[in-house]
Amino acid sequence: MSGKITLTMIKPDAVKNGHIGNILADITTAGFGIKALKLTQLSRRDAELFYSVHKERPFFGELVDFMISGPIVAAILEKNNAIEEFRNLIGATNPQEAAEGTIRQKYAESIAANAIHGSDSDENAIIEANFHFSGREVY
Ligand code: YYY
Ligand code: MG
Repeated sequence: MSGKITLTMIKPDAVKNGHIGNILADITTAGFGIKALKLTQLSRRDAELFYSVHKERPFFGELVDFMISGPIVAAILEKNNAIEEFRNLIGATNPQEAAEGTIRQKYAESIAANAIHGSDSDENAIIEANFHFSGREVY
């Protein structure tokens, strides 16, 4: 059964470029509810832990350096079939391959600085939500 939540991060490039408001507007216009939301900054250890599944990949060092280069906005989002619906809204990992109108197509700079994260499974959405938020931060 498909779950109702996903975890997103508006990444340092999109925060720096002033896109927080437009991206949150796209997310709510697409019918996602916000269950938790904060501006925060990852430590190197946080970023290494969050992306530990990618630790053997050649881009891991660059990914961690980028994710700690400035503040991010983390949020728990709610919608039926949240994982798939949100991946459709953000578009392909490489913004040059992201469909017209997707968040990455509109706001990303490059495959590394690609504006936004979306969980890839129901199981990871819960792990990632617990990574960023404590119980009383979640509505
Ligand atoms: O889930 P998604 O963010 O679309 O892509 P992942 O394959 O999970 O990779 C995580 C993150 O790593 C991606 O958003 C940008 C970065 N990355 C990269 O810099 N270069 C790649 N070739 C692949 C991914
Ligand atoms: Mg991923």
